[in-house]
Amino acid sequence: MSVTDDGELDELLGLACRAARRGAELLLAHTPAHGAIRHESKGRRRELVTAADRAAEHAVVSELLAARPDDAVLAEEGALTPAGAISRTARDLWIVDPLDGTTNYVHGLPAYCVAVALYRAGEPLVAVVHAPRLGQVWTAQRGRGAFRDGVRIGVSATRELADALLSTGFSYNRNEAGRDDNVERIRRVLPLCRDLRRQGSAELDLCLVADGTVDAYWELYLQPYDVAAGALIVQEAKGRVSDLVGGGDWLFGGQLLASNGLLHTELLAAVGGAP
Ligand code: LIP
Repeated sequence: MSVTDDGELDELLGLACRAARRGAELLLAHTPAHGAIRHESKGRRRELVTAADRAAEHAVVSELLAARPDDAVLAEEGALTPAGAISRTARDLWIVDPLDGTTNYVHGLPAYCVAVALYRAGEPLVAVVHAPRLGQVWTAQRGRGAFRDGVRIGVSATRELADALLSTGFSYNRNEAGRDDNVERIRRVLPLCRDLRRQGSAELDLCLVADGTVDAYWELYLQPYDVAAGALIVQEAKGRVSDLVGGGDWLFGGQLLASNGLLHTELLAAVGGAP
């Protein structure tokens, strides 16, 4: 992976942070003082989308392409990009979730964020997760560590699953025929761990693993934009990210386990296995 120098990483992260901030400001601006946020279903009843999603995505993608018009963009709501068809191995591919934690956002819960990551020839280079209601920003650059609000972070030192706080989530299509609803995996691990949380935002779940708040997170049927930024933040915080069979197909494969590394093998046995 050809990165010219730290200066390029700083320039790329600065752009990602500016773009994420624009999206975060729009999400806050679209939040009514009282009452629920107007929304519609994307197709599956549970899968919600809001005008804020679309406005935030347009703002983020516009900022990125104004600075780097030849880059490719993969964004949740399908923002138009001059790069046209999304290439999974484009030299520089921006992966954007303009609102991760949509259901939380619609219901007025604070656990939502804007996530922006740059991948170069398939490898993560820079990442930012901006959570405006929480007032927290997680960042990472390949080979230069992970940070929360500018302070270096690291995964937990929890060695025993019985002492571990875990998190997971449930896909919108969990009751469709042939889908794994994650319940059997929860049934297996819940007696073994300290406790389990459901944040409602994969990117925030990953950031909480990276800063040591949560010891591990897993989920099925995720989209690349749900994990692209948080995965680099976990890796740079010295954590481990894999798919649910311990391999590397976590970005486009849909299944992911992120941990402090110490618990990974035991968790692959407890919650792993392809759906
Ligand atoms: C969400 C994920 C979350 C998952 C939800 C949903 P969205 O993404 O971040 O982990 O459990 O079902 O997919 O839809 O809020 O961008």
